[in-house]
Parts: sequence; C-alpha cells; structure tokens
Amino acid sequence: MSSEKGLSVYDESSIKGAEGLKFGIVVADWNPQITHTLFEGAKTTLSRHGVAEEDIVITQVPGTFELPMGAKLLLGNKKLDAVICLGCVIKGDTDHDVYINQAVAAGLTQLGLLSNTPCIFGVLTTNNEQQAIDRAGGKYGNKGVEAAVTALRMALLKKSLSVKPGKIGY
Ligand code: DLZ
Repeated sequence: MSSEKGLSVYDESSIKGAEGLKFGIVVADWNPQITHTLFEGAKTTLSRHGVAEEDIVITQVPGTFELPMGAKLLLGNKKLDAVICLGCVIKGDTDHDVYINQAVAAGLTQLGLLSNTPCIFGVLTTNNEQQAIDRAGGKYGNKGVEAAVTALRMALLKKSLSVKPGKIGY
C-alpha cells in the first residue's frame, strides 16, 4: 500500500459481506467542488462493495458545522448501519476553522456513541485550497473513498458483534 494515498489504496478483498447494509451520506455544500468529489468517491466505493443504490440515503447540509445535525436527522428517519459525513473546512484569516472542526469532531463522536451507529468524520481540515484538492482525487487520493472504507469496516464490525452467541448447555 502506498503511504501517500493512505486508505484510498486498499485491499478490496478485505471487505466482505456489505450487501444489504444501509448507509447514509451527508454532504456539506461549502467548498462544493471538493465535497462533491469526496461524495463521488464515497458512493462509488459503497457500490463497489455491493451496497445497493436504494440502500444509500443522501442528504446535503449548508456547511460542515451542520454535519452532526444532518446525520442525527437522517438517523431519526432511517435505520442505517453507518453514516458518512463529508465536508471541507479551509483555514482563513480567523480561527473559525478550529471552532467548526472541533465542534463537528465532538458532535459526530457523541452522536455515534449515543446512537450506537458509526458516524464517520470525512472532513478535510486544510490550510489552503491546494491541500484540499490533493485529498479530493489528487496526489493523496480521495478521502471520500477512505471515509466509505471506514464506514464499511465499522458497519461490518457492528454486525459481527451484534450476533448473539448460541446458548450452550443449560
Ligand atoms: C462560515 C463558514 C466558513 C467561514 N468557512 C467554512 C468552510 O471552510 N467550510 C465549511 O464547510 N463551512 C464553512 N462555513 C460555514 C459553517 O460550516 C456553517 O454552515 C455556518 O457557520 C452556519 O452554521
């Protein structure tokens, strides 16, 4: 595996049994040229692993800050095995990026633990636009692909641990 491309280059045969699982994808509309590329990578990856089109629920939110609420609304509406949250926060002149990124990371962590459903942090937190381009189909791969791989692995982990072992003996 190339260390530069991270999980964007992975062993596809290591992910088995995703057919029938249901996923949500929440996409932020800020920096749309980036987030929509992350989305394409995530959706294509789910499909490549046998997730049916009708088992992928997609919703858009205004900005990355709205991702936790978008994911919560989706989880309240549909039974999902994981939610992939995609956004791109590019550093500006102020600390807005820090507040957004910390709030979203904490929000998705909390939502995942409370809902018992993996909520994947597919947010680029870059210093400039070029760093974002490099991670949305550029020289460092597509982090949307990586977010989908993480969602698939976590959904499969949850499924495997949800099966109650049969009772042996009395
Ligand atoms: C306000 C804002 C700024 C300045 N920058 C970004 C950004 O780089 N990426 C992003 O996804 N969203 C940004 N936003 C919008 C916030 O995420 C949010 O939508 C607004 O603060 C309203 O809650």
